[in-house]
Amino acid sequence: MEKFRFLTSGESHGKSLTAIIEGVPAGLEFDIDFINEELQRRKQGHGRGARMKIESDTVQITSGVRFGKTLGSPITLVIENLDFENWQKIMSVAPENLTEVKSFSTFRPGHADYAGSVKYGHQDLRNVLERSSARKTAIEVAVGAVAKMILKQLGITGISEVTQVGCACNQEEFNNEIDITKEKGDSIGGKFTVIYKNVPVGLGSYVHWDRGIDGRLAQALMSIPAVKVVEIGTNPLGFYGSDYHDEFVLDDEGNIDRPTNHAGGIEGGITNGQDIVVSAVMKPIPTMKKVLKSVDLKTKQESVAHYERSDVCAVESCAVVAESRVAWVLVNEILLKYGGDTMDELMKNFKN
Ligand code: EPS
Repeated sequence: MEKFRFLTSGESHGKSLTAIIEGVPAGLEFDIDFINEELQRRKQGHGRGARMKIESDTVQITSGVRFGKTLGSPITLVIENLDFENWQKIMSVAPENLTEVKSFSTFRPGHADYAGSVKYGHQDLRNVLERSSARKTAIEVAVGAVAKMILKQLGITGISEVTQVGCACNQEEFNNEIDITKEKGDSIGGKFTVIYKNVPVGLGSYVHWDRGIDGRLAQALMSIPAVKVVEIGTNPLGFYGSDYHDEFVLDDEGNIDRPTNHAGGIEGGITNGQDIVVSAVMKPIPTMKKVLKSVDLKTKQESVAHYERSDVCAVESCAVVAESRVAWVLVNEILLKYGGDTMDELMKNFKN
């Protein structure tokens, strides 16, 4: 059951990235500048590759918005890949006899190359790389920015923070850790936390396996390229139940209060009114200068993994991507619970 639904398309070095969102209520004040600010946040971070200097990552809206407000019709968002200018022939839609240019056949361990080539029958691993690349997260962040616009109207706000890069847990050491990694020709991952405030009680459900909001958040975060671990709230490993579970007390005005939030704002697959706290671990990016053993798909000989321009570390960007994904999960649940064809209707239902 999806109320905020969308499809995205686009290859990393293709002409553009596109998304069509359906389900945004009519009358939402549409802030293109905000989408572009979010796109700039995704580009940033120490350790990002040269591609980020090429791309402007600005969005064009080609449907669903008129005179600054949503119409209730599908919204189309487009981000032009400026690097496409250098790839026009390589990414040609029409048949071209250029298959050797930028093609490669040695699998990068940790990337989609091997499994993707077997699944889709590609001999040129470029055909796998182009869509499996994290480049597509740009348009996903644009979709997330639209979700955030709806949340903002309801007073719900999200932030993220990188908490670990490699072995460094202290923010002052992050850049140094990344610089050392770069010198070695290696790559490095890390951990981040996303927090959403003012989320109402009652999003998601325990009544069926696919309705738990924790499961939906886990799917949304786990499917970010390179994410291998998702935690909701405090990792419970090693805790006694009496230390882990968030006790109920009454505050001075007699309202129910929870002095702790180890559950990360979700109990029984339902939001409980506390902050939503979700963390994820990103593995080191698989494309790196440091040589990894591999096999050549064409020669069937042992070889070394393909290398091309990449990021040394993208944990900061990944956190922004995760913020967006949490936003679209929350908006979907809000539209399911409160409904509304217009923003006025949604806000009235939400208040009630
Ligand atoms: C990315 C764009 C890509 C990569 C990166 C993410 O651009 P290019 O391949 O032209 O350098 O920099 O993707 C990966 C590292 C990956 O392994 O998928 C972006 O826009 O975020």
